[in-house]
Amino acid sequence: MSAPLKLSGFALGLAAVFGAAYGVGRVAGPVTPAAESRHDDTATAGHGDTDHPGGGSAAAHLPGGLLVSDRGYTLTPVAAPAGEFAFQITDGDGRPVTAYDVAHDKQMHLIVARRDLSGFRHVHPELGPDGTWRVASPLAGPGVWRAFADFTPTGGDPLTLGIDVTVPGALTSRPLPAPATSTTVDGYTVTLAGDPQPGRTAELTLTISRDGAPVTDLEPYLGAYGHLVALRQGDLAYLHVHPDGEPGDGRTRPGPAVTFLAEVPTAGTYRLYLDFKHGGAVHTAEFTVVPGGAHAEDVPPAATHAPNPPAPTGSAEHGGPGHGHD
Ligand SMILES: [Cu+2]
Repeated sequence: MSAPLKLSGFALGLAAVFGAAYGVGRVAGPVTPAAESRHDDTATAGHGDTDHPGGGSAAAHLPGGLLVSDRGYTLTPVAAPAGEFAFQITDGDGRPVTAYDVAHDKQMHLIVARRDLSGFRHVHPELGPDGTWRVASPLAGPGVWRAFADFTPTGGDPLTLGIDVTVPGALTSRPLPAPATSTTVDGYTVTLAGDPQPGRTAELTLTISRDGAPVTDLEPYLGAYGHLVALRQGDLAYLHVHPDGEPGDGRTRPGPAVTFLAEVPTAGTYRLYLDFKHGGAVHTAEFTVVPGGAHAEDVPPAATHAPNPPAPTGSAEHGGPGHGHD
């Protein structure tokens, strides 16, 4: 596992950190001999042996979502009717995996975003008896999309595999919005506090209000008051963070603030997607952040923050109808 090596320095019980996605409680610690041997067991028969962390391959140090095949498991799209998205996870023998552990209420979390970081969606496919996962297609419109399957095969470690999926049609690339510490979604205002630094753990606090009033009755969503996904601009490395604390632990309040412990692996530009549930619906607030960089209010955004300056005619608005949740 790559994450434990990076995360062992702050393996707090409730620390939820970038990189180790689901099941962080199991993996946020030094790699144990037991974990290594279990790993051997699951990968022995596979063609994924070259990715074995013990072999010192680059995969051992990668964030999630960059590989379509890792540790013997492969993300394989399946032909599906119009309007549906279907895929399988195959094992080292090419057989579809049918047994998964539940993590955060679900056996499978499917996250999609266009390569330009727009159109983020987080959905939960249904597993058929043949090992095919199916969901109403979250790919909202033409473009090159990255699809992330975030899951734990029974007997294996948490894993996030990623694949590009092209939806034909006229592509309009959208410039990444400038860094900001406040955004609005569905009538909510969400502010971001914290200063992530590459290679260090930082607190990120997101505070939610509506019509000027703090929201203090957030609803649990997948076992938490908030879920945070970050995608790195350029390669869409996938980083999944969970809050510091959970509903019912006696110390975590249902808003207005949700705090995360986060570590970004490198400098660069990241897009953060906060899912929170209120009023019976899931909402997504998005932020562009530049770890270690100046704050948005300090510097003209386009000059310093954006590796790819917005096209002169581009709209600054991001996302739009593509956003949503199941
Ligand atoms: Cu999910």
